[in-house]
Amino acid sequence: MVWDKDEIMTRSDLERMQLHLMQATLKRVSTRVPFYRNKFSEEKIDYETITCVEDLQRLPFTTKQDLRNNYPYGMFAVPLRDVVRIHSSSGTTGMATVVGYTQNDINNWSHLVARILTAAGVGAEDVIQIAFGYGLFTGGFGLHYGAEKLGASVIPISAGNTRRQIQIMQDFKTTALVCTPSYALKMADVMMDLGINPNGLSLRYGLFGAEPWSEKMREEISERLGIVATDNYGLSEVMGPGVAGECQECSGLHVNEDHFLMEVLDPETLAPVTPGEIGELVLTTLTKEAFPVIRYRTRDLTRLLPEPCPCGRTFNRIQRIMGRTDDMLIIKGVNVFPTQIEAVLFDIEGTQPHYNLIVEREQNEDRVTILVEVVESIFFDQMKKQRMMVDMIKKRLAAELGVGVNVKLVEERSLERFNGKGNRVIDKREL
Ligand code: DLL
Repeated sequence: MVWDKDEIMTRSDLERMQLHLMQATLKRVSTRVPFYRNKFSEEKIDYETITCVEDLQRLPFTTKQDLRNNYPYGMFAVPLRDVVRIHSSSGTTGMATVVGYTQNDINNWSHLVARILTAAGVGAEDVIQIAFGYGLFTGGFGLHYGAEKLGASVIPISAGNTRRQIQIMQDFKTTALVCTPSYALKMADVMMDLGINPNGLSLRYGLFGAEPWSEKMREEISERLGIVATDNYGLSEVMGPGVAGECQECSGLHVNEDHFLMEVLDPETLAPVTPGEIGELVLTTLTKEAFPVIRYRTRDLTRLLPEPCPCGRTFNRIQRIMGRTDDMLIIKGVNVFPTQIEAVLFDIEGTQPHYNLIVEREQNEDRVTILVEVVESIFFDQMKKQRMMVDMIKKRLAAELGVGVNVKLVEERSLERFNGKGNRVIDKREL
């Protein structure tokens, strides 16, 4: 087992360190970022009176809208001359936000990504193929610098051109693949089309993140590619990849608590949930120089896994992200997450884990239709058998979701595949 020493510090040492770093961050933002200075003065908060980690709860939140209001550089805590890198969020849910890093920030970021790669089993002897987009998205460069820091051999191939990815994987003897889980699945499909047996490759590890995925999808990817598949999480507003990642126990993601303070809060009341209950993850950076954030509302839903991890790391774990509060569909009053649908489809023989979810509103009623890819033998089967399949899927989905949906079978490979983050929901409602 390889840890860095900070990952196994005692909780009391960690809390002491967190308090010290939190106080320094509060001083930094109060003196350097007008947004926080104004907010603290409006709410009559004197950062010097924050004397324990729990006092964090007195501080105001930061939202994506706050970052947008301060576009592009208003939230930076250093002059631009000290910024060595600028990234921007993917902007999938609206206008993009801009984030900056000092050289120290980049060093910490690389360190944390290297830590996550190590926890997932990857080391200096590995050949890591980074199939995340390189560019303003933090995935490519974030993983790249971390993998270099680890001393691994890095193939900066970026996303797309799947046949070439596979060719390189064969020729360069890639041992670890880094991309979104959607893209890993697409690679497995293309390998099958090309008649390539993944067991003949050198691939041993897959590190996947940047989008929600289910346990069933992990099983499918692990089986089809013959790898240990781990989950890693992050977001550009807080740093990028490297905020949290799974160890080889594959049961929850350790949060890098020496750099980030986490809270899990009820998204409605914003009060802490009971440890172990599902809530919104809220993060405060402890070491960021250029772009510190206080109580950033990630909109990601998860729960704290309070039991200690058998791996020995003392950093708390969170369960895989179920989805974002803004991805959550409210259908006939019931909360539905796309990952729930994915998990059901993975379990049904003859369906493919590829689907589209279309939401419409007719006469003030929500109507959901799920387009499900099925294997050729079913798609071209008799009407009667197809109807039975539709009924069965409907029943299984209704049991899982608690609400009825329509199901339509579509031909294999007819729905869009993704090289980066997948988007399977088409919401046609004008709300
Ligand atoms: O996706 C950073 C990243 C890159 C993480 C590569 C891991 C690997 P953004 O583009 O800002 O940054 O998107 C952040 O993606 O708030 C989550 O909703 C979602 N997300 C990221 N990782 C996971 C994950 C990167 N492992 C947003 N599981 C976050 C579920 C994830 N959702």
